[in-house]
Formats: sequence, structure tokens, C-alpha cells
Amino acid sequence: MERYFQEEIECAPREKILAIQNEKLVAQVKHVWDNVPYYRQKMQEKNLTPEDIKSVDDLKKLPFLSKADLKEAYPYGLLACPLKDCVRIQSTSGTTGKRVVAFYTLKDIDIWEECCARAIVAAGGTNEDVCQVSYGYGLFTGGPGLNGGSHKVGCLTIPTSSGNTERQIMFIMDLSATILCCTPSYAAYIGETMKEMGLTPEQIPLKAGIFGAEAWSEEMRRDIEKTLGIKAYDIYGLTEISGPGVSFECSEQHGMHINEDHFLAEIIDPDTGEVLPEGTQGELVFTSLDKEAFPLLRYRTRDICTLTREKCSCGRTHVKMTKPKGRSDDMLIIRGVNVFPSQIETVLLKNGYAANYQIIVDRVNNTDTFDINVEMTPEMFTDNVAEVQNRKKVLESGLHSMLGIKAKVNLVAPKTITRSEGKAVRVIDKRKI
Ligand code: DLL
Repeated sequence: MERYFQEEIECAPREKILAIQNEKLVAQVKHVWDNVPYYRQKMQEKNLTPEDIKSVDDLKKLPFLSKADLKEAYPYGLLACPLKDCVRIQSTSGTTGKRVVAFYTLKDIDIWEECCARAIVAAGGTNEDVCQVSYGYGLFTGGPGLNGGSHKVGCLTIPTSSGNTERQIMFIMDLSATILCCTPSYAAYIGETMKEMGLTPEQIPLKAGIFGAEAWSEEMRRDIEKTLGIKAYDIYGLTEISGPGVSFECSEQHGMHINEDHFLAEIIDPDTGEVLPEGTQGELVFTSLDKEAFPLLRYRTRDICTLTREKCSCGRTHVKMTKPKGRSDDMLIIRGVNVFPSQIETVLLKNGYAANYQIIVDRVNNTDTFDINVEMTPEMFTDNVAEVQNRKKVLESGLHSMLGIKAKVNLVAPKTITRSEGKAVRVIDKRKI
């Protein structure tokens, strides 16, 4: 049996998981109260002491923590152990203002890597595999997290990091990589390049991909699976809570199991903060259960998804989250309507396009303009104006029924939209609001 299929925990009955969570939560709250004055004050403002938190049922008494709180506490305000016990920081990919800095002790890293190892095993990985990690290495958690997980599983690890696509392909082919870890947009780009090089899925040694760090649709999954001849698994996580591996897909490829022995998940109404019943869509909130350096209680992720405890055919009992639709702060409000880039992607892929698009929003005479530049595939590319016009109409109508508002589609030539080697930049919002 694979060491990182931790059956006794991953397939434990609900009561056992709950008992672990209750015990760990009480200890985590005490740790935070004893060591983080920022939290102690927040709890005191609500007249709470650690004695008020006896089990998971009491979680709702605790205040939420937001990204703004993290920024306010930057850099050391939420550190819960002496700096001499920390061995690493990682940081978010934020582009404006101060980034979030997360601290790790050796034990924190060990647990994080173990979570990534579980994800690799769930995707079929063993110590016979060659795992190419093409997420960025450095402050971003993608590379270091999957690298550590891959070591734990015993895979031969190829730490290519992102970029230099020709070299990525050379290593995949020459070293017979069987597992590819990168963002889904980069996987699509690698696939597209391999296809152009004349490589067929049968010639590509890969068997599985572990793709996450950004929202991607089911259609995009099928597309990547077809081009690379693999099974593509989703993986989710965020720097604040450790990094990749907070949750991961199993053989069912239908929702991601949250590592519930380490992270407690809730879904709340993003407007009122009310905890929502299972199966309802809302904002995902996490509480770490055994962090030493950077424990977070009720951290609001801004990610919109649903939790479900339906029985899973893989045998794992940990709660599953659906693919996040996107972040509530990535969600565009155009002419008053909520639009997620992933909805647009679904329509494009259904109509035979690849996920190469860019959304441009502006405001002219107090009205939002909504343009989508969509790249044609080489097969569709033509100078027949009527045909292009027809394609454009079909796409505009598909988008209209998906989104409820009209967008102007501009079909552009293949390869004219910049490819991403990490998280894709899909939206240019020029509105000054
Ligand atoms: O993106 C960690 C990660 C690395 C996850 C590699 C998976 C693979 P951050 O840069 O802090 O951390 O960004 C976290 O990315 O709140 C989500 O909005 C988004 N995100 C992460 N995974 C997924 C996913 C990493 N599978 C933010 N689907 C999160 C959709 C995702 N969105």
C-alpha cells in the first residue's frame, strides 16, 4: 500500500474525523490565544476566551479573519511561534500593495508536503513515477509544495519550474515524465506546443496531470486530457493556509477532498457571514487545525464553491469542495451582472475554441463595455469574412445565454494572445470606479 494513501485518516468514519478536529481545534485556539496578541484582542472584543471553544460546534463564535487583517498584521503580527523556530516563508502572488507572508516551521512544511503527497497518490502516483514540477519555484507555493510532495511519494522529481516551454517538453520526452504539475493554462500551452511539434498523445509519456492555482472548466480539462493523453486532476490551496494540497481530486475527478484532519472548512454567505448548510454555494472559510507558525482561524478565502459529503467511490471520506468558480474578488460585475471568467471559458471550449481569451471591460458614457478577444484555432482560421462573422454570432449568442448580458466578441488570429506560464491573466478592467 502506498505510504501516502493514509487510509486510516483519509477513509476514516465521520465520527473519528470529528473527534480529531475537536481535539485539534481546542489546542489551536489556545495556541493562538497564548501567542498572538492580535487574535487575543479580536477574541476579547467578542468576549471570548479559549474555554468558550470546546468543539467544532463552537467555531461560529469566533471572528472571521480577512486578507485585510493579514495586511494589517504584516509582517509578524500573526506569527504564533518564535522566529527562530521558523525555517521558511512563502508569499502570495498579489500584484498590488503588500503581499501576504506566511511562515512555516519544519513541522508545518512536513504536514504541507504530506498533503501534496496525498494529492499525487490520489492521481495515481507511486515511487515508480517521474514527476515534472512546472509550477513556479520561489515565493509562490506551487513549486515548493509539489516538489516536497513528490519527494515524499518517492517519485523521481524534475524541478523545471515554469517557463522555457521547449525545455519542459525536452525533459518530458527524454526523461519519460509520467506526471506533470503546473497551472491548467500552462498545461494547455505545453499541450498546444507539443501538438505543433507533431507529437501525438500516444507518443507523450505523461499519464496524469495535477493542475491548479487558478479556476478552470470541465471543458478545459477534457481538452488538456485529449491533447496530452492523460487524466487531469485538480488541486487547490492558498498560501495563507499552507499552499497547494489543501484539497485535491481523486480517481472520481469530481470535487476535491479537503484534508480535514488539518483544515476545517465552512461555507458562508459572503454578504452576511452566516454559515450556510452543506450543498449551498458560498464563500469558503478555513481554520487551520495544527499550524505552529501561522495558524489562521476562520480565514475568508473569497473563493466561491460548495461542500458535499456524498459518498465517494475512491473510499475517501473527507468532505469534497466543488471546483471554485473563481474568487469573489475576481468576479466582474458588468452592467450589474456577476460574471466569472470560467463561465466564458466554458462557452468557448464548448464551441471548439481553446482557452485563449482576454476580457476587456471599460466604461464609456456611464455604460460598461464588455469585449472578449478570442483566439481562433489554426483549423478555424480563414479569410472568409462571412464564416468569421457567423462564428462570432454563434459565440455571442452562446455567451449571452450563459451570462445573461451581451458581450462583443472579437475573433483574433491564432497565437496572438500572450500565453501564460503561471496563472493566466484573463481580465483587463479599464473602468475607473
Ligand atoms: O495558488 C496555491 C496553489 C499552487 C494551488 C499550486 C494549487 C496548485 P495562491 O497564490 O495564494 O496559492 O492563490 C490562492 O488561487 O484562493 C484560489 O482563488 C486560487 N486557486 C488555487 N487553486 C485553485 C483551483 C496557490 N484548483 C488562490 N481552482 C485561491 C480554482 C484556485 N482556483
